[in-house]
Amino acid sequence: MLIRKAPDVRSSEITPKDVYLRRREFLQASAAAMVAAGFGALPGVSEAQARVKLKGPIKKSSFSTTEKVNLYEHVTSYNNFYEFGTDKTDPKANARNFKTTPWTLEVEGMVAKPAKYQLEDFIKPFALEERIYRMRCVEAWSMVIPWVGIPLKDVIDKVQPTGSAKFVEFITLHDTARMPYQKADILDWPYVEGLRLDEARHPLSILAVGIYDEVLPPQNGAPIRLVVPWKYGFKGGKSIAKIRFVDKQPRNTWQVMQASEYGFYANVNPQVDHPRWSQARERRLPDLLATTRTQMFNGYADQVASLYSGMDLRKNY
Ligand SMILES: Nc1nc2c(c(=O)[nH]1)N[C@H]1C(S)=C(S)[C@@H](COP(=O)(O)O)O[C@H]1N2
Ligand SMILES: [Mo]
Repeated sequence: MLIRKAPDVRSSEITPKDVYLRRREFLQASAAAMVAAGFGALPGVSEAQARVKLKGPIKKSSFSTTEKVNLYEHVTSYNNFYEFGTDKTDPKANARNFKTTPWTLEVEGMVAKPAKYQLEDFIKPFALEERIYRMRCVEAWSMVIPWVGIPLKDVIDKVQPTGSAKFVEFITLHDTARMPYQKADILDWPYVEGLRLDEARHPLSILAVGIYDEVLPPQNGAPIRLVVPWKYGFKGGKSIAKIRFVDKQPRNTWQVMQASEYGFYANVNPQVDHPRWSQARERRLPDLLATTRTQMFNGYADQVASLYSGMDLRKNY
């Protein structure tokens, strides 16, 4: 049986200390314990992943940036997806056999039409759009990604939240058999993200099902994930199994882990530093240095700043 070697634990300035320590404990587990926990069954990394064209038509969107798009290789080999490991290269290796069909998407909470949808039925009524967005991780790297998805607003209009709904939660699949690192105490599983309802209804917010006109690869959040381009990457919950409408501001996973460093709003803001590093610049992959100046709301200020008028964005980080 192939025993997957624990990745090197690099000392890191960017991982919150408690997460880092727990991750170390986890990685120090013996190889035997890893195999017992099911990690030994992970396949080798060398086999190529199948790439599948999306069934069209895919409409081009006027919301797309004209900046240079990243290579498929960058977008699919350098990921954050802790359900499949904590190093950037882990998700591609560990998620490659992640099964996404059938996939149930549950819509619940304060909504006129709660339902358990099969993903194909859920997606069918909507027109697919290509949205080329700048994406900015809180860890100060960035990419330009050609997403394919559906406007979140159209979904919300279809399921009809009630008048009391003020926020929407996006809840990742919780299945330790399919998401191996959910067996480890790394994050408070399942991963949860949330938006205010008006943010969710903003025309830039989408649910993505593809990249480069192809089916979303597992490491990028297959089969469906949230994309909110004016916010730090952690807002974009992957592999969503539940969408819940609520009246109170949800506690998103990274805020639960380290509230002083990760807020609910997570709007890209070069003027508000992360407690442990500056947010003024970013490293546009594959650059090695952070030479690109980070823009307010990741460059989407003209479209989204009005959502936050009158709010103190230093307090609401
Ligand atoms: N379920 C889940 N969603 C997640 C994460 C995660 O660990 N688990 N990481 C987030 C972070 S920190 C980032 S930067 C983006 C990365 O998305 P990408 O790999 O498609 O670039 O996914 C976000 N969504
Ligand atoms: Mo991130």
